[in-house]
Amino acid sequence: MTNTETDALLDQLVPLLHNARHVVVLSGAGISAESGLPTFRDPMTGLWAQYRPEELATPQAFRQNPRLVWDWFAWRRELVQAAAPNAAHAALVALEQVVPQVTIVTQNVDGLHQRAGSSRVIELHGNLTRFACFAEGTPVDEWAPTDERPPRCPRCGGLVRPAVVWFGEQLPAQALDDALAATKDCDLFFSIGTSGTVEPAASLPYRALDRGATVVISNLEVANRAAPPLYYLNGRAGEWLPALVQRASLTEFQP
Ligand code: BV8
Repeated sequence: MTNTETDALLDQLVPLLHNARHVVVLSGAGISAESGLPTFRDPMTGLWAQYRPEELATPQAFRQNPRLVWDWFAWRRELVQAAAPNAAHAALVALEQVVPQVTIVTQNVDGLHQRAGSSRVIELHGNLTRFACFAEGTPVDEWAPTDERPPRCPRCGGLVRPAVVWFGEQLPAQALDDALAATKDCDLFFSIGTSGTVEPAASLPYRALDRGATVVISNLEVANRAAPPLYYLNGRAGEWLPALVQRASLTEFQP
């Protein structure tokens, strides 16, 4: 459970939830860590131990060694398919009963927020269970059975790739527009389970702050601190988030 320091912080956040009209949650790999999915900061294991994600998640890496990148994503896809949403994902679904509008802006490509049942999820970096043609950039839903890795686009014969945004690639314009609009409109913004190292997602909490929202930044690195309108909460999302949403659900709104 959460320690007293975290408890005190949660007590300060409950009324903020009660007063919120629109909550935006920016999530990163940390929110899926308790589903057993490795984060980018975790050292890679096995075959992948010799690589850094930044080296593999690029179009250059795919051009240079398409089979290696394809196999890395196939390994991650298996982990995702074997994983289940955790208590943090479920708490964000329950939050929809406490706050009129909840928008999840996720950097994750695992689809766990959707599987948990969140109503509005914006995938800034795509989804590794979807595919596209590397040559055309268009979606590829199926291809003829083959032992080739990666398979070939049925339309043009180009290489099939995971439909994720690699480093050096533009984010999907609609997703970024929607994320920016939600960030501008929200009155309470949570950044959960992200090291805040990747742009342009990393700037969203500060854009919310600039627009007058209250911002809560939580991961395992920050030190607990309440400096309204900015709060830092150190803790596992699967622990503090259900505790927060439960407190907000059990206590009546105090106008
Ligand atoms: C772009 C999909 C225009 C693929 C990903 C400015 C300066 C320098 C470089 C740039 C810049 N602006 C843009 C760039 C380039 C680059 C970038 O930001 N580079 C970084 C490394 C500096 N950005 C881009 O290329 C973006 N495109 O900007 O287009 C452009 C183009 C070219 C040049 C300039 C501009 C595209 C970025 C998208 C990359 N794709 N994912 C895939 O998944 O393989 S990013 C990928 O890494 C993730 O999606 C995620 O976004 C990021 C990892 O970050 P986190 O999610 O935060 O995960 P991390 O492991 O780092 O941290 C985990 C956190 O969880 C930790 O804090 C930990 O404490 C915490 N945690 C752990 N357990 C728990 C927990 N928290 C709570 N509970 C727990 N249990």
